[in-house]
Amino acid sequence: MENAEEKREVSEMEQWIFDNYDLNNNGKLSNEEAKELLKDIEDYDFTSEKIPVEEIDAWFAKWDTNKDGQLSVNEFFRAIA
Ligand SMILES: [Ca+2]
Ligand SMILES: [Ca+2]
Repeated sequence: MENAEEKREVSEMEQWIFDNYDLNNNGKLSNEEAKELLKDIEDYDFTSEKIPVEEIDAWFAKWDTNKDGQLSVNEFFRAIA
């Protein structure tokens, strides 16, 4: 098993995107912050269907590997990779 907090290289662009949605600047994405980001992705990608809130919650829980209720930058970019 890999370590839940295993680090991987995060590009400046990725960090910039992450920081943009880290609304309270605590270095983590809360469930609410992640929803804002996913909403913007949906608005941008007109072909995609709206994602039900329950699916976002399940997605969030799946990728919150250390179960602290927040997505770190590493957790987040593993999730959307
Ligand atoms: Ca935050
Ligand atoms: Ca986490």
